This record gives sequence, structure tokens and C-alpha cells, in this order.
Amino acid sequence: MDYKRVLTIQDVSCVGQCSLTVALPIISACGVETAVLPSGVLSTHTGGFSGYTFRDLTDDMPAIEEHWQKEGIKFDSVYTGYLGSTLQIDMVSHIMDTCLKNGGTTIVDPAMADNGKLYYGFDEAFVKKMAQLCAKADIIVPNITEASFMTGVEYKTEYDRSYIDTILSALTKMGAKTVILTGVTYTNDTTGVVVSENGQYSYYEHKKLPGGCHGTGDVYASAFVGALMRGFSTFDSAALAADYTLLCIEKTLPDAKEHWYGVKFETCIPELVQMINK
Ligand code: PXL
Repeated sequence: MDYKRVLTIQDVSCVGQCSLTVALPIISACGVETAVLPSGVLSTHTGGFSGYTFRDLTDDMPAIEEHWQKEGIKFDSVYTGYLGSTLQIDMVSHIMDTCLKNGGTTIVDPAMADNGKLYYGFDEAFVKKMAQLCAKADIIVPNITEASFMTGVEYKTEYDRSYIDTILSALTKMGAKTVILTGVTYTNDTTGVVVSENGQYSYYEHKKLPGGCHGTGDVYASAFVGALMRGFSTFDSAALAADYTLLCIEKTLPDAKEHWYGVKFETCIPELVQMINK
């Protein structure tokens, strides 16, 4: 088996089933070595808790990068999620330059917004910087809200294929290469993801569940990275990640009232391992 090593850069939300506490187990379960660079440490995520702590780890990044360079440490992929500041985005961009193996893949999930709104603490300047990081990456995994913020295309909840084409063209114009646009919904009982690769769009459609959960974007992007590193095509990785995320939401929804803060992704790890090793 081809053994790959990924570096993922995102926050540690100590409680809340998102970012690193999701990426590390999911990518590892896919059989891929997962190195981490925490962008910050929060007591919980910012989506529904109040009074959380936040320690920004931007200042630690240059020394960590320097040490890796001295040790000759390189990665097959650098995958970024929730980042803490514009300065941190510049550092992450530099780490991509110095720590990626030749022929490696950079994957950016511009985790900063959902349902038409930026997450707490982000502003226009952050969006602009994130758009630059997305223009540099090989693959990006935005939802429609994030794509709309980065391109200036109006955010809509009801739309047709021409709206999605407009968003994808605007992302390409921004400099994006391969795009996995998540949460694309054309009918009442289906949803899916659009993969834009080499100027071609393909749609993976699946059933829509009656409700969503916090953190599904991180579960999706992590499973996508794991599958891609295991040699699945971009489209097959996007589809596998969608199937896995759907399963996780299905397991969470019956208990969603008490378990409002995250996805019970752990309960479906056995299925993920099966899908990856098929
Ligand atoms: O799931 C995205 C995410 C990651 N990290 C932190 C967050 C969020 C979304 O709210 O607050 C700290």
C-alpha cells in the first residue's frame, strides 16, 4: 500500500467535534500518516458556545517550520482548515512552499462561513486573504457561502444550475484550480457536491436528510483528503466523502437536540475504513 503523509493545519477546538479533533482520526482511519500544526487552541468551537477561550498560535509557526526544514521534513499534502488571522494565512502559504514534496497536493478548506454568514471573528480582510490562499491551492473545498464571499457573487438559497456555473466560473477567474463545491441542492430531497476539474463540471447527488449538524464541512474535507491520499480520483474522493458524511449525519440526527454541537463521526469509522479499502 502506498503510504502517504499529510500535514493538516487548523485549530484544536478542545470540545466540539470539528477541525483537528475530526481531521486527525478521520485521515488516520484512512491509513494515512497525519501530522498536525494547530493554528490555535479554543476551549470549544465558536458555533453556539459562548465565553470560549482562544489562544492564537501564529507566533509559534515560524520556529516549527524552521525546525521541519532543518530536519528535512516534507509532506505529500498540506491540507488547511479553520485559520485564525490574516497573518497566519501568510505563514501557512509559506509553509506550503517549504514543506510540500515535489508533486505534492495542497488542499484548502476555506472554513470561515456557512448559511450566508461569516463565522464569528472573521471580516472582509480575512476573506480576501483566504481567497488568495484558495487561488494558490491545487484543490479547494468551499461551501456556497464561502464561495460567494470570496467571489462577490450574491449568496442565494434557491438557485438553478446557471447560478452554480456562475459561482464556479468566478472561482476559476479568482485563480482556483480544482474545486469541490459542497452543499449544492437542486431538489427538495437531494443534495450533492459539484467537482470542477480541468474545465469540466461533474455532480455527485445523494439524498438530503431533514437537518444538518455543526462540523460536517470538516468531516467532509477530512474524508476527501484521506480518500485522495489513498489513490481515489478527485471525483471518487468527493463521492466517498459525501457518502461518509451522510452516514455520520444519519447517526447524529436522532439525538441532535442534545448533540447539537457536532457530528458523531466516530460511530461510522468502521464504514469509512470499509469504503476506503474496497
Ligand atoms: O467547523 C469549522 C470550525 C472550526 N473551528 C472553529 C470553529 C468552526 C466553526 O464554527 O468555530 C473554532
